[in-house]
Amino acid sequence: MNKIGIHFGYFNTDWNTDFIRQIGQIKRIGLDILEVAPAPLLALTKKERDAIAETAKENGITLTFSVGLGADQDLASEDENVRNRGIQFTLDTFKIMSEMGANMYSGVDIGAWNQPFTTGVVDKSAVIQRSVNSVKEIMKAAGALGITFAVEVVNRYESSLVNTAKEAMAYVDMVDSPNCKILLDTYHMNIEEDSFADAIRLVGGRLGHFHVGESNRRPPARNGRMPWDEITGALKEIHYQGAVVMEPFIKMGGEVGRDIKVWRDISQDASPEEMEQLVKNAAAMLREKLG
Ligand SMILES: [Mn+2]
Repeated sequence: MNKIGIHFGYFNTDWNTDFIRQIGQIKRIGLDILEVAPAPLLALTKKERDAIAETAKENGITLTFSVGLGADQDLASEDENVRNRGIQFTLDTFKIMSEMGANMYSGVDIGAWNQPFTTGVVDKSAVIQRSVNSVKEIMKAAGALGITFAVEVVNRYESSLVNTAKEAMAYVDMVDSPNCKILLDTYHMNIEEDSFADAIRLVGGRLGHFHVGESNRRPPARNGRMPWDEITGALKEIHYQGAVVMEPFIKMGGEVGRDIKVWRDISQDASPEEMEQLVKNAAAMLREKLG
């Protein structure tokens, strides 16, 4: 049975949040996973993080980590200092994940998020190679700590490095580590892939994590535009046992609205109760189709 989860940003306008309250909330909604970001957790004390991990454990909630590396942490940067900062940030994150009992790390983790090339055509192979070299260093710690490092395939506006499942397969081949897997996300696939099912089949056993959302990042819905039967059918075909994490962002405002570029109320003025109901409906549909 695939565990079903949600990114914590759905319920927040800022990246900082009360994670303990949020664990209780997603438990009440009936989900299995809360996906969190490294930066707000790194800013807490170890004691505070331990309390969060303990609450998650008591409630049977798995914590997964998803990152969007900053421009000053770009693992593909020409500047060695910037690459080293990114490597150190990732290793610091692995350390707290290990302490908190978490083992899934993903997101825009091979280069800077929201920083596509601005110079037109470049020698992409050199950029990819710098990123791979950085990630190879990171994979030593991932192996030692039993952490899966999933490379998220994101659309062209958020990164220039890996926009399709095919590019991700070539990238992971270069990294050449059993702990290096791929994260596909329906929101990005909808923009870049010719076929949802073919992309999922191509990645096959290398699929480590899966993000779901509608084309405008509403929660998955029976009346949505995504071909959920095709998507879940392909996941079943490859015997995907991993997590399926919703990443809906539908409210304007704050750091989340700014970074995700939510410039209107996509929620159709949903109340907090209605926001939770949308997620409950999505989880019910996903469980039914994946079951
Ligand atoms: Mn995603």
